[in-house]
Amino acid sequence: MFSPIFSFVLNFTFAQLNQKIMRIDIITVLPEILESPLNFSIVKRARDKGLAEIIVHNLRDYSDDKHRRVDDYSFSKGAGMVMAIQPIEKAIEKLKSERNYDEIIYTTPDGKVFDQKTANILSMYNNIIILCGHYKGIDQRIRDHYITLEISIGDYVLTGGELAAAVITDSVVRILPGVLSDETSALTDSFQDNLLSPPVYTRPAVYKGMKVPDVLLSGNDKLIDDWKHNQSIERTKKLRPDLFRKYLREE
Ligand code: 6GU
Repeated sequence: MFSPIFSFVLNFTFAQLNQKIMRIDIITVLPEILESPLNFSIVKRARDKGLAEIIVHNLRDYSDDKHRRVDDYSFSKGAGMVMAIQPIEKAIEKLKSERNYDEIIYTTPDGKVFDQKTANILSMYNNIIILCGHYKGIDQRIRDHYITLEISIGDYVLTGGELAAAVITDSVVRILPGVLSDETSALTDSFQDNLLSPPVYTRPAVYKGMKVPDVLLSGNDKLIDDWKHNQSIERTKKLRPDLFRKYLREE
C-alpha cells in the first residue's frame, strides 16, 4: 500500500486532473458555527481530497462601518434589526468579480423547502454562494438584485441561517463524484429514490435473545436484496405516506 502522504498527493492529483472541484463560498456573521460541521467526517475528507473548496467569509470583514456593524434598524417600526445592504453587496461583488457563480443562495425560513432533488442539482454546479440570514432578515433589495435561490430547511424557526448552510453544504458535498466509496455510495441513500432505507444489523446475530432476521444470515444475495427492497417499501408506506406517493408517481 501507499504511504498516507503519498496517497494524499495521489488523490489530490487525480482530483485536480479528472474531477471538477466544487467551490462553496459561505457568507455569515457567525463563522464559528460552521467550523465543526465543515471540518469532520465526509465533508472534511472531500476538502482534503481537493474535491470541494469551502470558504467561510465573515460578513463583518466587508463592513465599511468603523465598528464593523452589519445590521441596522428596520424602516418598519418595531420589526427588529435588519442586515444592511452595504457589507453584503461588497462581499458578493468581490466574489463575483473573481469567478462566475451558478447560484447565489440565501438561507431563510420563507425560502423553498430543501430536498434531495435540490441537493442533486446544486452538486452539479461549479461555484455557489450561500448567504446566511440573521436577525429579522436582509434588506429586500439584496434579495431582489443578487439572490437567485432562497432555501429553507423546514417549517420551524432557527436563530440564523448557519445551520441551514451547513445542512445544504453537507448534503451537496457528500454526493460529489469521488467523495464516497462504492460501499457508502450515495445512490443507496434514503430519498435518492424516494424510499427510506431498510433496517441494518451487525454482529452479534443474537444479543440477549434479540435476533437478526434469518434472511440476513442466509447468505443468499438475491433473497437479501428482495428483503431490503420490501422493507424499504413497507417502512416508507408506514412512516412517510407522502414520500411513498411520490415514489409511486416517479417509479
Ligand atoms: Cl434557512 N433560516 C432560519 N433562520 N430558520 C429556518 C431556516 C433557515 N430553515 C428553517 N428554519
